[in-house]
Amino acid sequence: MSDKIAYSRHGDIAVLTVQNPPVNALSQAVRQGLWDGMDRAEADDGVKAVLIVGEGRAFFAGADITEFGKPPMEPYLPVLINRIEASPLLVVASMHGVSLGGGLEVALGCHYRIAVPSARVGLPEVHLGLIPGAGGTQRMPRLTGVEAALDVMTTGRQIKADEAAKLGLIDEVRDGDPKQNGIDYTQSLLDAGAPRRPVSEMETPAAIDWDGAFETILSRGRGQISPAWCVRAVQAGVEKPFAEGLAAERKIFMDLMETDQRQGMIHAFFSERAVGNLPELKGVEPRALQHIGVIGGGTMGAGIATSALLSGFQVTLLEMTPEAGEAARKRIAGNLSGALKRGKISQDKHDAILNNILSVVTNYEALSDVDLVIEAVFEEMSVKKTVFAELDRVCKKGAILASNTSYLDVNEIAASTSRPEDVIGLHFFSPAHVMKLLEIVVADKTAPDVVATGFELGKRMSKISVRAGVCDGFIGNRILSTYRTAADHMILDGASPYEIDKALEAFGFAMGPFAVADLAGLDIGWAVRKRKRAEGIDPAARDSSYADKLCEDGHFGQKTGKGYYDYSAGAKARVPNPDVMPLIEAERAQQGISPREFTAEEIVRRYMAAMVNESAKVVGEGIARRPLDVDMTLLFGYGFPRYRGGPLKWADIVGLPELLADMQEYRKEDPHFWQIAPLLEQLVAEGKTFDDLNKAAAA
Ligand code: 3H9
Repeated sequence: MSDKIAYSRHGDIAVLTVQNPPVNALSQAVRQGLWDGMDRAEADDGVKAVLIVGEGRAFFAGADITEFGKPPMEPYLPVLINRIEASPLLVVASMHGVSLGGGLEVALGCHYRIAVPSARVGLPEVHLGLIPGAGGTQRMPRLTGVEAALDVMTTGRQIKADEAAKLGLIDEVRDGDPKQNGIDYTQSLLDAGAPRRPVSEMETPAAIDWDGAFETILSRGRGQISPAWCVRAVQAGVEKPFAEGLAAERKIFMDLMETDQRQGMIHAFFSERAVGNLPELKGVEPRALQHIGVIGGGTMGAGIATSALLSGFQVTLLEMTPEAGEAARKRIAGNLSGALKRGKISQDKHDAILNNILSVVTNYEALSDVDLVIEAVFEEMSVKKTVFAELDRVCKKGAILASNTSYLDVNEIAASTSRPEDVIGLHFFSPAHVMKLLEIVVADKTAPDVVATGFELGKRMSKISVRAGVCDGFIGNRILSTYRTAADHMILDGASPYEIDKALEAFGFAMGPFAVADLAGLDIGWAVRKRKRAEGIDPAARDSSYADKLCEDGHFGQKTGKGYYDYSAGAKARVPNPDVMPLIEAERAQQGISPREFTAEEIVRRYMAAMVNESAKVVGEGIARRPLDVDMTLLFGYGFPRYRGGPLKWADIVGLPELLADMQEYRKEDPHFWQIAPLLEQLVAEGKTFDDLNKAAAA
């Protein structure tokens, strides 16, 4: 028998204990072990029941995702689950930790289910671009009804044991050791003469409006298809005999397995975990981290302070004046009351944070004891240097001095202190207590344990931390600036901001670039343009000033009620601002451009080509260590659709030779902008993909 399943006897009960750390994924060896375990129990004299229980952190985290995309190996999970369910013995699942996807499906194939109160169950396959493929879409609705089952599987959410019991998924919730609980419960079932109770033999639930549900869920998915396909699988289960419903589920599952969306989402799953796992940090101990200083209590500083407070850190926030300090405290209190309302913290914790754990101060000396300090002051080098000089003066030896700058040179900031090895960039995204991305900007002299501490901070704040090198805009804003420029060029050549936003939202972005600009504030881009013009723009670069005119008229986007769009009827009811197209048309006329039509497909192609090209430069120059670092930056900070995996995964799927050919075409019109990344040319020449680089980095 496989060493993944331990077999033991407890009176009349055979116990199959799963031992596949870290999370008991249902790998081939586990499936074989369960199969053999069932065979052995059925042949074992006197055994009347089988208990399946997991060892370690989980019952089962689901199918082994590393096997996806490879030829399936027997025994297949749906067949194994049918075999478990069909056993003449009474079969019981005892759940703890998580029972997800195939893990919950195994439990649903058992005749009874018990769980500890902390157990969580769910069918998260949609997050991998799939549907439950081992009977989940067939068995769950028989226990919960169609609507509850569709809610669980189309959202992929994890449900706590008590809710699962209410839904009918769990028969008993009991505190204690999962194995002993399971044995006691199974014994009580045997003592009571409880019958076998295969879910597949239960009555089918009532039908719903299948087409309506399919369409609603499809439109909610913003281009992602798998949630809607759950509806069709459940429909088959309601309309057909069990075996046929199961076959329909399997076919949809296998079809989805072949999709780009499945590839994109599984890339996202593993990259999300790999991104904070840097080979260079293996064995490097982070510095102690308990007390954090924040300089500046504007939206960004208050968001960073909130995030730190919610993650259990003591926070001292410095503002220039008592009035500004009070305003900062109010902002933080507002953020915390949001967390309280959403049930993220208790009233006691909320009060303790505000009354005891947060201090707002106005003198630098109060920062003498902090382990790490993050400045979030005005984006101006001279201002930053003044702040860092003060920090250098007051902070204890070994304290980490971090800047939240979004584009300034962290090397220059570091060099202005007497301790450049302690200086790092920690670039949060606004609102910092909500957005998941954290760019950890490593300057030339930053010490490895300072980098490790940055990642530790990110982990404790539940951020997705990405290592970035120093350059203008680091990873994310540098790439953003290039694809935004591509969009601006398309506007000069004939596309409207509204066509561009529409095309990119249809591609799957949460918002198009012009809607994003309105949200962020058009004054930000205006300030960047002014800075760049002051630094001197290359005469070969195309430039435009129509957006400046909007700003000069006081239109900064959502915050002033008008930008590219008019928000008089609310942020969601945006309509094009009628002042914008005349400004664009005037600019085109002035530059002597005859506008042409752009299809949605061409808009996406050019925009994405610009994004991929800059991303390849960022990787080629070592600003991002791996392509997956770029993918996670765009996914978690820039609204890139998760089901496409990230720009470089998307590029691999579309094909690098095709993308290169597009860029070579575009280069003929504008050789200055379309300077092709050497890394992209190299990969195409070698017949490789970006993912090959990810794999090489992991090896
Ligand atoms: C499915 O079941 C399909 C079926 O319906 C039909 C089949 C026919 N496989 O996240 P963590 C690894 S689809 C392989 O850091 P946590 C993970 O990569 C599946 N590996 O810990 C990591 O590895 P490393 C449906 C897996 O405590 C390590 O375990 N199930 C799997 O924050 C620790 O993970 C899901 O979608 C897996 N299934 O969270 C569940 N799961 O250490 C996906 C984890 O090398 N998993 N690993 O980086 C999760 O949601 C979380 O991992 C979990 C633990 C909540 C379990």
